[in-house]
Parts: sequence; C-alpha cells; structure tokens
Amino acid sequence: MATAVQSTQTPCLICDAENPRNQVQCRQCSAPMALVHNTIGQERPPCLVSILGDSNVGKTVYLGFLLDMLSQRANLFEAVPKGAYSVDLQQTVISHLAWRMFPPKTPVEANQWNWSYYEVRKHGGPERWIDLVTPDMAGEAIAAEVASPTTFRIIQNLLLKSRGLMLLVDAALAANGSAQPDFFALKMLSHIDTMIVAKRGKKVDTPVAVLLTKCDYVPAAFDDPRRFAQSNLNRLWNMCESRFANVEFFATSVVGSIAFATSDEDGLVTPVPLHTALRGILEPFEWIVEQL
Ligand SMILES: Nc1nc2c(ncn2[C@@H]2O[C@H](COP(=O)(O)OP(=O)(O)OP(=O)(O)O)[C@@H](O)[C@H]2O)c(=O)[nH]1
Ligand SMILES: [Mg+2]
Ligand SMILES: [Zn+2]
Repeated sequence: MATAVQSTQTPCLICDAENPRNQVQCRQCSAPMALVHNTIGQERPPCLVSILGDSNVGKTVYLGFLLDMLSQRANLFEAVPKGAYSVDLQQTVISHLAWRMFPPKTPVEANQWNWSYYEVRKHGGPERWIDLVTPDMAGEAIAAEVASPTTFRIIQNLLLKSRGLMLLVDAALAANGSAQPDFFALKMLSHIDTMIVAKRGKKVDTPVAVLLTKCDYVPAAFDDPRRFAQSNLNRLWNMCESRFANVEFFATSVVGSIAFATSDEDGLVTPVPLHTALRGILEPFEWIVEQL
C-alpha cells in the first residue's frame, strides 16, 4: 500500500520537494511541475541557466529576445519549446515591442514567473542537445534573497543547481555615474561566492556571463566590454578577478531608438521603443553553451 502512495508523488525539479502528481506548481517553491514531466525520459540532466540582475536592468526583455532568436534558428541554433508555457515569455515580450511598449515589470511573487524549457542544439559543431531551463525572476526577489538569504528559497535552489549564470548590469546607469549597478553586482557575486562553498582559495568555476545592458545608450561599450566594465564597474571587475575563474563580459541592446512620452494626467515619462535592433543577444548564450 505504501508503495502505491509513494508512486503518486513527484519530486520538484528545482527544490526536490515531493508533490502530488496532479500538482501544477510545486507546493514548496512554485516551479512548474511540468518541468519534471517534460524531463522524464530524457537521458541527460537538464541544464539550468539563471538570469540575474537588479530590477529594471532588462532581464525580461533580454530573455524574451534570446528565446525568440533561438526559436527562429539564428546562427545555426535549433530550439524546441517543451510545453506551451515555455513560449509565454517570448510571446509577451515580442508582442509588447511590436506595439512599441516595453513589457510590464515581473511580479515579485514566484508563482507568477514565466518559466521556459527549451531543447537547444547548434548545428555545425558537436551535435548535442541541451535542455535549457530558465525562469524569468523578478529583480526585487533576487535583491531580497541576496539581502537576507532564504527569503526566496527558490532562488537559493536555482543558484545551487545552475550550470551557468547570466548577470545583467545596467550599463547606461553605470556610465551615468551611478554606483548602484556596481554595488548590486558586487553583492550578487559575493552571495554566489559564499553560497557555492568552494575550497578555500579556490575560485568559483561556474561560468558567469556579465551582460552590460542598454548599450544603445553607451555604444562605446560594444567596442570593448571588458574595458567598459573595468572603468565603470570596477568593484564588480575586481570581484570577478579575485573569486571567479570563468567570467566573460558582453555588451547588449535590444532597441535601436527610443522616444519618451509624457502623460498629461500624471506627468509620468514612459520610454517608447521605436524599433528593435538586436545587438549582442546570442553571444553570451553561445559562450555559456561552450563552457558547459
Ligand atoms: N535603452 C534601452 N532600454 C532598455 C533595454 N532593455 C530594457 N530597457 C528598459 O529597461 C526596462 C526594464 O526592462 P525589463 O526587462 O522589464 O527589466 P527586468 O530586469 O525584467 O526588471 P524586473 O522585472 O523588475 O526584475 C524596460 O522597460 C526598458 O525601459 C535596451 O536594450 N535598451
Ligand atoms: Mg522582469
Ligand atoms: Zn519546488
């Protein structure tokens, strides 16, 4: 009898908590249980890649365009979404931009995040499929977890299980003299460093791609992302040098030009993306894939 009860339980892919078979989201961490059902039968372990960064750095926009480029077979990639839920984020981002709007802010509640699960491979190299699993997290939740670990257990589990990390940093803000992007990134990396308890003196070897976002405002970053980071995000740069063995810097941008509209009622200024011009979206992902 006991075995019959056990077999109706399914462990969550992210936090390993047992859930009833018909559960839609994990009771413990809100990850979609479909992830588990989709990975059953795969002989390879899923590859979690986490996209990290402060609120408003451009995580949702970046991830939406990345997945869309992959599913449009950019640069010899082939990507197959596993489950319709995997397409939601990309659809939201693309349809908003088509209406010259940016997508809304990601809600802080983990049960409202979009998850994507894609089988990805690149033609022309060693032919192997990678199961890419990635949620679109809210920057506020990431900040809360960094400030007080285990506030969002799902983030802790994701960080521990991630095979690659993408850390997004607002290059426009940094170039404007704000220290906030540098401090956020420094805290984030310090959090990861202490969590992935490496041997004393040994560096963290999880590949970390640092993405400088909104580089349409600072085109110079495209010429030399490393130099940009070294001079505008020096704390982050030093932390990478001291504690991370496998880091690369990339400049990205999704829009070609932006207009600003002011509301008559409340005077709020809204950015209006006039057209999309994708730059540096695939490169960081390709780099992560090469490091796996
Ligand atoms: N100029 C420029 N602005 C961008 C770009 N990408 C994003 N933005 C701006 O950044 C804002 C935030 O982007 P999101 O992708 O929603 O940011 P997020 O990191 O998901 O934020 P949270 O959901 O709050 O964590 C957008 O509304 C745009 O105003 C870009 O490539 N260029
Ligand atoms: Mg978001
Ligand atoms: Zn879970």
